[in-house]
Amino acid sequence: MTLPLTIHPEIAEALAAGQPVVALESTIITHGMPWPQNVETARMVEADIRAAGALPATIAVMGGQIRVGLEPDMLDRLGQTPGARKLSRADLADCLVSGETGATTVAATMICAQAAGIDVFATGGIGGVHRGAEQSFDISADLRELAQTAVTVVAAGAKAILDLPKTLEVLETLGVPVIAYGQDDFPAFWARSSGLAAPLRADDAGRIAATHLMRARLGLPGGQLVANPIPPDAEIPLAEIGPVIETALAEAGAQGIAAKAVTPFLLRRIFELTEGRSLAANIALVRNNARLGAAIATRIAEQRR
Ligand code: PSU
Repeated sequence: MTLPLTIHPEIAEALAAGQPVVALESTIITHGMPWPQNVETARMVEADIRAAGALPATIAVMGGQIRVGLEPDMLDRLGQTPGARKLSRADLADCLVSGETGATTVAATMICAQAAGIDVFATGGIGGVHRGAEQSFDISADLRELAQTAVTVVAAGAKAILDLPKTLEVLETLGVPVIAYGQDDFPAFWARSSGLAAPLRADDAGRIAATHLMRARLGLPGGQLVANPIPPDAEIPLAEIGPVIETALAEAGAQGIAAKAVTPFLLRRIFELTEGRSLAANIALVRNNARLGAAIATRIAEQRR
């Protein structure tokens, strides 16, 4: 029985030659952004990684296979498949067996990246501890995945729709290194700072690559979370985005939105309430993370030689 894993030949060749590859997720395409900006962004992010000297590997589940690297027509189709499943660790196998189309979240993308031999993955923001988790117990499976799958994840921190202090606490409990890039504060997705200090800081990609490799030498399971602040010109400060988030959260509560539907609902409402500004910010931060991901993957490849 072999793994149902189809790696694009260009990516397979690069991996075999020890060249840098950056994994990308697909939930951001199907559930995180509206069409057509979702597909346009996915393409720009892939181009950004190529321009930085690495290969992009967008991951999704299609036709009973984990696809690592999508052809342009596959990306198009995925971006227009409203019924695509949102896959995490718990439902990846079920989707592969059913043959349905599934988009991978941070957790599922980490699992697939590791299976393909990819060290670095760039996304927008990880899932975390939802506000009111003391009542709802809603904690994203992304956090546990970071504790057990050895992939370095570049994100703009965690979305400010979450309870960020509790998210940092859980990451600490799980032993996940949280490394702020170029600043002391943990970033809050649309905003450069959450007002909370990150446990670790790195000012260059080489340092992050070195700790990735050192963790492997130590035999530590799990990955690193690199928290890369949104570029200053695209930032929406907390004072501005905060009230919008409160409104969206109140609506989600009133409508009984729960579980997997919460994050997509909030992202869509915040997009509507900011008249698209949150989406422009989201696009800018994902591209910024892709460039840093490419730099880290490049340094890892160099340091392995
Ligand atoms: N980053 C974005 N937009 C997104 C996501 C990340 O810019 O939509 C997705 C990721 O796939 C992440 C998911 O795993 O949001 C978190 O969902 P949840 O809170 O249900 O675990």
